[in-house]
Parts: sequence; structure tokens; C-alpha cells
Amino acid sequence: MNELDALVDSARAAFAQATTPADLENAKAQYMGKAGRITELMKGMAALPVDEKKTRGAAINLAKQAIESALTDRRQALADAELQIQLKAEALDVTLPGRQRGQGGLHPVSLTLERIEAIFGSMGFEVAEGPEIESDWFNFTALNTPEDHPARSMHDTFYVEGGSEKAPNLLRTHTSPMQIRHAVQHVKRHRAALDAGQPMPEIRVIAPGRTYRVDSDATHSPMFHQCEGLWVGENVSFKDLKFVFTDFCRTFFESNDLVLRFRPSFFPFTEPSAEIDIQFQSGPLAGRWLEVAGSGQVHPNVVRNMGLDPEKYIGFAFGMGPDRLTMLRYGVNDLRLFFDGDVRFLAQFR
Ligand code: 2U9
Repeated sequence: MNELDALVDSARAAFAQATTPADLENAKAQYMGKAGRITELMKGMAALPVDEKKTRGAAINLAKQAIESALTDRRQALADAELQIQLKAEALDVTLPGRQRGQGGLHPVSLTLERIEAIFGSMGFEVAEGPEIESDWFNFTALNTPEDHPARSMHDTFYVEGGSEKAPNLLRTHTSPMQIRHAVQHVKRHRAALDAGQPMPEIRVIAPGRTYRVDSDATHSPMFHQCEGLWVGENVSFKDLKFVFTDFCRTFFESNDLVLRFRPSFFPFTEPSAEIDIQFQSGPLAGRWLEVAGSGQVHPNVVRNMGLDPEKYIGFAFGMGPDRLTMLRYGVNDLRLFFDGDVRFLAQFR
């Protein structure tokens, strides 16, 4: 083998050893660069006589072309390998199932609140919503709850910094303060008519929302929901309350033969007061008395705190726990499931 063939072979071997484009360009420089082997050979021709120059030049050129072609082949091979790696990394398996966008839904307690609002709305009740941080006056005093009542203790109520109407100081323990707020506004709006001895349109309102108490087990959560109702007028009676609440329960539980029982009880803000129990006539809960609400005739002191004359105006109120109503409606046995945020549980109500 002559010297030029050996050079071409050594270039081919060097190019084959290069595994990256940078390696390959370095290898190329050893042959074709400024101080490369081919360049050196060309320079060496200067000393040759003219007739030898021709044959020598042609031979070197052939070797140079062979090396260039080896370089081009290797460049292409490296680029192909690179592309293969990239294609493999970006491979898309079109046979995989598509990714679906998660479908959301309302929380079961929200579904219950919507249901309660729709049913009472159809009976002419407004929906009032308001602050969860309340003043002592709206939460307790206005509702005839005495200073020494246990509900006011640190064990039962979450107190926060502050302590005036402008800087409220507790998390409401029930939604009743909202009803007082609503009633006071209502009375203010009709003050002129009242003072002129004209009748006031009835107050018919429900107040749904979050409430807070220091309490936590399988059936109590420090945050829970309440929905209370208030109906005040000149001619409202316990009979009206019974009718409205019976109608509500039968519609809510979709059970027309549902039986209700009003059991004497006590609340500071109502007198007389009654606990409301329901009894299903069929289904898994049939025959058992289940407590679902409290109720009563609004205490005269509370009527007075609304700005009304308790000799002329009479009111009825009720209060229920939407969390418990949701448990009964869907057969859920642990209240905490509602507040854990586990999608496997929540997705069942979608
Ligand atoms: C005003 C006057 C009176 C609302 C009432 C109840 C009875 C009651 C709770 C019991 C536990 C609901 O299920 S619970 O969370 N409530 O028993 N609530 S009477 O009485 C009012 C409300 C507002 C101005």
C-alpha cells in the first residue's frame, strides 16, 4: 500500500472513532486543517520538478477527495444517529388512552344548600347571607342569650381579637345573627309605614351558611353549616310553621308520607320551643325518629331587638343542620368525610 492510500485509511479510521460532531471536526483538522496532513503534502510539492508535480498533485487530490467523502459520510451517519435518539425520546404512543379533563361538581353540602334555598324560595322566603365573624351583640345578646350561658364560654365559641360592632370578635356559632341583621334592615326600610300605623310586609327569610363551634368528633366539626328560617308578621302562628316545615321536609326527602313530630324543648331565643323529628314510612330508615331541626316562637325580647312591638308582631323560627340533612339524604355515616376533601368520596355526588 502506498503512502497516500495509508493516509486515506487512517483518516477513515479516525472519522469512524469520532462519536460526536465535535470529535469529528477535531479529527478532520488533523487531515484538512492548516497544519493537517494533506495540507503538509501540498506544501511539500513546491520542491518537486514540474513534470513530477503534475502526477503527484493528481494523486494527492484523489486522496483529499477520498478523505472529504469519508468525512461527509461520517457527518451524515452521526446526524442520523442523533435524529434516531431524538425520535425515540419524543416517541408518541397513539394507542394510549387520551388524558381527560377532570369533571368537577358541587359539594354534597352545597347541593343540599341549593335544594333548601330552592324549596323555601318557592314558598316566598328570601335568602340572606352575611358575615362569619360576628359581634357578641348580634350572635348572643340580641338573641336573648344571657351573659352566663355556656354557649358564650371559651370552650364553646372561637373568639378573635377585637370586641366591638366595628371590630367583631367571634366566629358566629349559628346563622341567627344574620336573621337579626336582616330583620333590622327590613324594619328600617318600613319604619315610616310602621310609624304611620300601616302594616309592614312580613319578614320571611332563610339564612344558610358556615358556622363555628369548639367541637370535633364523628358527628361534630368545628366548622359546620346551618340554615335557619324566620317568619315574622301580625298573623303568623305555630300552625304556619308546622305546615311550612312539613312541606319542606317532604319535598327535601322526596317522601310524601313523611311524618313530623314537634317535641317541647328550650332555646334562649324562642319561647315556646320545639325540637322537630321526622319519621320515614319506608326505606332503610323507616320507623325511626330522627331529629332534624329546632324551632319555636321568637322570644318577645328578640322581636323587640328587631325594632318591632312584640304585642303586635309575632315570629316563628327554625334552625337545621344541612350537614346532617345531607348525611340522612345520602346515607353518609361520618360527618368528617364532607370536609376531608377526598375526591373519591366527593366524585360520587357529581
Ligand atoms: C332569630 C330568632 C330565632 C332559630 C332557631 C333553632 C331553633 C335550632 C339549631 C339546632 C342545631 C340548628 O341543627 S342545628 O345546627 N337551631 O334548634 N334555631 S330556633 O331561631 C331564631 C333565629 C333567628 C332572629
